[in-house]
Amino acid sequence: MIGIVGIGAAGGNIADLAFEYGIPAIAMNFSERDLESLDSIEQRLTLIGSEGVGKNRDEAINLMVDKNWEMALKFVKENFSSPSTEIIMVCFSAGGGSGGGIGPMLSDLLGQEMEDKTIVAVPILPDTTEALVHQVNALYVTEELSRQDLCVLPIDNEQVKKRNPNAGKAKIFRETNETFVNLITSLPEYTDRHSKHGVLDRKDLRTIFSTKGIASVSSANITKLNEGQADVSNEGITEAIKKSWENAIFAPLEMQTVSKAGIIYEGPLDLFTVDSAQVFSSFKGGEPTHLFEGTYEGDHAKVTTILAGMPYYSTRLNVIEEKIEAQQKITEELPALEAAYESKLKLPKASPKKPLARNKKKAINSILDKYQNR
Ligand SMILES: Nc1nc2c(ncn2[C@@H]2O[C@H](COP(=O)(O)OP(=O)(O)OP(=O)(O)O)[C@@H](O)[C@H]2O)c(=O)[nH]1
Ligand SMILES: [Mg+2]
Repeated sequence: MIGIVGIGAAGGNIADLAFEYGIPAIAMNFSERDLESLDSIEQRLTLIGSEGVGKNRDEAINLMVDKNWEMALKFVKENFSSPSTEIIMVCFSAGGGSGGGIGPMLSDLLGQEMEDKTIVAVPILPDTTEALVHQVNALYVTEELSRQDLCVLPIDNEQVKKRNPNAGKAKIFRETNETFVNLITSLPEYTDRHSKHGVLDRKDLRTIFSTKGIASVSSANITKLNEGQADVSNEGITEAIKKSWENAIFAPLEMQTVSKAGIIYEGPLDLFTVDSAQVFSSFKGGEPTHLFEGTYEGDHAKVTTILAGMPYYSTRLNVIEEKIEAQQKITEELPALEAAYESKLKLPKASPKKPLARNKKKAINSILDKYQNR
């Protein structure tokens, strides 16, 4: 039901893991070497024009517009046109050149060209210690995504990092990627399961993920039941759900409004109920206008929540902006860096960019123009 398109190194890693877990997944990258390093994924597309764009988003965008967009679209259509794929998640690092350059544009093109699918963009935000170039790219990516009529599920590397401040990148990536893929695997499993007590079906899941704005998914294990320690009062369950939001791998929530949500309860029946008014009381706008609920019998009590239609992660972006501003200030105060070099020789000017070959579809042209003529 869900198909994953991975772009660049980070997107490719997630797609590769998803494929291992049995989710249909494909990967594309300028770097053939990165594609070769993936373990299991079968469908890999090498984009042409460069062996990697070294975090340079503009280069990725230009190469995509000039040489690759048609091939990339065809690749996705060939793999995901069948009706069994209903939701396409486009995963890419917001900080990378390839992922950050192509991700927003490809999501836009897919929304235009595969109207019968629900497109979800999954950008991966850099943790706050990463280099400035990643942070700047992430701001541009967020701007481009926010202008689209698109559901965005932003993974945030800072979330796992802040709980493991001394952990290396490999551990942070592994934990983040595994948590994401586990969640994405579990959702369609629920939609395919029967329950006498109400299910969250495929249509519900699609409706949630078709909502413009920010989305988040998280699971709360109501553990230690055998030890009699679980607090299954309404307050206890509400707390557990709110904790799962805070500890999610996705960008911190703004707690303003949430327009659509799903709550999936799995566990022994009649153990507790989820009081949705209480759960959503920490949002300024209160409960979502659309709430989809599923209840499934199982041994271990677990509540999974899917939230959608929330505002962009501006508190998180402020941290990035502050970091960039601080760096800009340092740069301004360094006089040596201001001295530009200009040759006394009359050097030949760079040749002007030739106009794009026109495509017959007007809508596609306008999307391509939008990214190239920013
Ligand atoms: N969660 C997660 N983040 C990753 C992973 N690999 C890289 N990143 C993050 O992605 C960013 C780097 O982007 P990459 O995906 O390596 O870049 P790219 O899209 O291949 O683009 P270029 O290499 O610049 O052409 C950094 O912010 C990393 O923290 C991964 O497997 N998982
Ligand atoms: Mg790369």
